[in-house]
Amino acid sequence: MLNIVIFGAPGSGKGTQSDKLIDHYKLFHISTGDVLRDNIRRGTELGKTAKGYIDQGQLVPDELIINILAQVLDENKDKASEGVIFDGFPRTIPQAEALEQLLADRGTQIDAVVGLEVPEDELIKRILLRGQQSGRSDDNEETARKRLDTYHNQTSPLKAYYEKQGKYLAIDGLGSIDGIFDLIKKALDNR
Ligand code: B4P
Repeated sequence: MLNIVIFGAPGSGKGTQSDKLIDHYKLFHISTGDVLRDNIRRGTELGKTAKGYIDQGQLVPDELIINILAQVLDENKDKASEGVIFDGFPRTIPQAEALEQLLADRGTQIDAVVGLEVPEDELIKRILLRGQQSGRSDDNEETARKRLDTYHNQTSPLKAYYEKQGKYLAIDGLGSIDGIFDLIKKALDNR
């Protein structure tokens, strides 16, 4: 069993590399961003609440997102037997602590944290490019800059949190998608 967190700023390639990782290691993919966007599309109460935060470049409150994560984990026990890739979660220290507890309660733990490290100007470029293609309401320059501020203030401290646990694998996230995937595989296989 292999449980991985894929970590990085908005636009660092978490979703892109997750798609390759789930194929290669047969993992179950949980993207909190995808879960929220699906709720927005379906017009659920959760979706209505989440949209307000997402469009402002803010994080959805911890309590809400932790409950969603626990629910997704429990609903997909069978599919997650080889392990899980957590994409976009945790994004705060309380979320990381909750994840540890949720996994401990289920007799497992996080094995590695893949940190995609990408310079800020490249992040903005990628987000704006995706905005032109996907029409995601948070992929405009103003919201992207707010998302980066949110990342620096609330999410980036998790790097030190996982370094202290000896689980953080720093990956250069600049380059071709396949080249970055090779770096990730090497880091995971040689740990
Ligand atoms: P997410 O969906 O997680 O959005 P994101 O951080 O922008 O990451 P994403 O996975 O989409 O981007 P990626 O780096 O793959 O979250 C959206 C919002 O939901 C958050 O802002 C927040 O409000 C809320 N939310 C989600 N989780 C939450 C939580 N745990 N707690 C609270 N709130 C939460 O995309 C990179 C782009 O670059 C893609 O277009 C890709 O094509 C491109 N790309 C990838 N690799 C590349 C490469 N090597 N070279 C060039 N381009 C590349």
